[in-house]
Amino acid sequence: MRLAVTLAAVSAVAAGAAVALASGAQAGSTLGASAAEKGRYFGTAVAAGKLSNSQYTGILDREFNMITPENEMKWDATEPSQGQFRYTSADQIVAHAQAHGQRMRGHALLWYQQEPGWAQNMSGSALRSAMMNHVSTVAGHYKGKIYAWDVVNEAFADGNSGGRRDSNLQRTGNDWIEAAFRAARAADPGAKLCYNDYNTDGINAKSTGVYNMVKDFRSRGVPIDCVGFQSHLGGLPPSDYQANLQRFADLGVEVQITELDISGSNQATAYANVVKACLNVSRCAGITTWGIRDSDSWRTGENPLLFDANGNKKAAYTATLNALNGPGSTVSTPPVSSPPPVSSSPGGGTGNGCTATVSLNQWDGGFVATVRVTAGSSAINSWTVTLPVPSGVTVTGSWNVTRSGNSWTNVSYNGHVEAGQYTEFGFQATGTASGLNPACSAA
Ligand code: G2I
Repeated sequence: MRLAVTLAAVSAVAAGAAVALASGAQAGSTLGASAAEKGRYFGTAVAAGKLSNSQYTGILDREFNMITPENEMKWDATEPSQGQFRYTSADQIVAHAQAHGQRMRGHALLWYQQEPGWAQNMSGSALRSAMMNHVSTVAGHYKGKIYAWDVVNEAFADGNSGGRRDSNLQRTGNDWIEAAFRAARAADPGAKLCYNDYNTDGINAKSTGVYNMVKDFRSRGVPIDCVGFQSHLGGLPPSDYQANLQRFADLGVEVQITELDISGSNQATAYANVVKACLNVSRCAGITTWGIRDSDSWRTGENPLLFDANGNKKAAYTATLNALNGPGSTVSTPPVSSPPPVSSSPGGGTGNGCTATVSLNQWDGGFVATVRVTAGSSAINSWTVTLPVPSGVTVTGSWNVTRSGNSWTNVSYNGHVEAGQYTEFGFQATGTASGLNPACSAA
């Protein structure tokens, strides 16, 4: 019986390979596809005003499968007057991402910079309640559409203190960060919630301050799922870059490289080293560069990105792609164990050449399902998971997959899975998940 299944899978693989070659789909030929093969994403910061530029969107949609709005989700952009919310530019970016199968990182709910003028003039309990209203309203507006939110950005001081940065936000009380995370979780239970900062890329006083906060949050059940390392670098990453990522990962949170750009003559090597460090840390979920072309960078004149001003691939691009295609952990990031409300109810189904299992993050009224597709003893080139949606359940969004009724099929960059390796897709839904029984078939 087992032999028959294996033989059927092998012949199906051969047919699938011919299709892949005929369509010209090349595994590992773009940043996004190569990262996906390692269970990671590769993203970029996007400016809404550039979405009408076809050179810009051409590169964006070819290479990147995660998008962070560079400025459009910041406080000054989304709540220019108190209580009046404006989402036009940010919604444009989200619509672009949804139309092109890209996921979103939200950036940033609370940051001492880019506060609207009205908030800069506030303090104390009035400011605290304005902050929480902002977090709840913006995270609520984007509920179900954000992979991960930078809930709080750059709250720690530079230098050797290891403590918080002074700001009007901080002066509302030291618990403002955990209050923000709790408000964000309540508003969008399906989003991963991150703390994001710079100069935390190696082991130093500032990163240790953040580390101690995350450890404290995890021990007390404050809902934090991920830490963002901006990685605005001026050459090679610090020698303890990977060790720093690993110590955070060991706290049970996902780590993400969130704003990568690198100046200097050893740029290509530096990019490759960052990629290798991420691939060596199984909970490193992905990498985002802070812009596409050098001309898009906030670091004017430093040319710190992967494409030149004409949209050509630089040596740093090739080094990045090669590193993504090189050795490194090929497993997806293990599920992050979050504080409640989280539950997991694995179900599974083995089929022709692959196995599918589901894990759930259920809350009152909705859930996120993560479906893992694991190849059998042969590599597969495409897969379909048959997964009927229970009655009363409405799917509100999905990622890394194309859905047609009960059939969930791979997209271009995640059809190929090596023998014994896996890829994941997911969806968010309203209702209660029960009796989700996936069946997998592959070619
Ligand atoms: O400063 C670099 C990054 C550090 N970490 C947080 C990121 O959010 C930050 O990004 C930069 C953007 O790349 C800039 O584009 O944040 C700056 C401040 O929000 C952004 O600059 C702003 C200018 O200050 C505004 O004057 C301008 O209107 O960009 C705006 C849009 O071009």
